[in-house]
Amino acid sequence: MWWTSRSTVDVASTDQPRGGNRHRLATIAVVGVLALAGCGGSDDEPAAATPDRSVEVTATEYAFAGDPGEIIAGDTINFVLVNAGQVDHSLQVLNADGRRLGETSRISPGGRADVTVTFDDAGPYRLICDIDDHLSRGQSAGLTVIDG
Ligand SMILES: [Cu+2]
Repeated sequence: MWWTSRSTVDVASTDQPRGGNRHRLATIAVVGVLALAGCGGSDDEPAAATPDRSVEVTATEYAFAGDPGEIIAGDTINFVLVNAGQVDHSLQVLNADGRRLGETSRISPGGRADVTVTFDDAGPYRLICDIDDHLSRGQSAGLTVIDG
């Protein structure tokens, strides 16, 4: 087995004065830890949890369509935005206070993008597109998160 023979080599190298292999392995381990920490993102946007499920949302001019099903407080949803329109669209998820919980990138017609959001609290939420005047043209949809 590959891992077994590899670790055998490591053990052998600890008995040698050079120890070059050992040092390099330690460096790789540190880099690996940093890469994992980097997944946490910035302080103001908490790390996206593993989604409980996906919800496909279709964007057109100027509306969202889709069936979010029953979302319970604590659920983590991966919204997959499909642009079925003729112009660029995006998807933002806002809470009742208008705070943005997540957003997709701006996508071209025919494209798709996703965003993962955890709904900590029950209550009303909104999906909006904030490109140009799309929101004022009515591109928003309500979402109600229920108590678990
Ligand atoms: Cu739009």
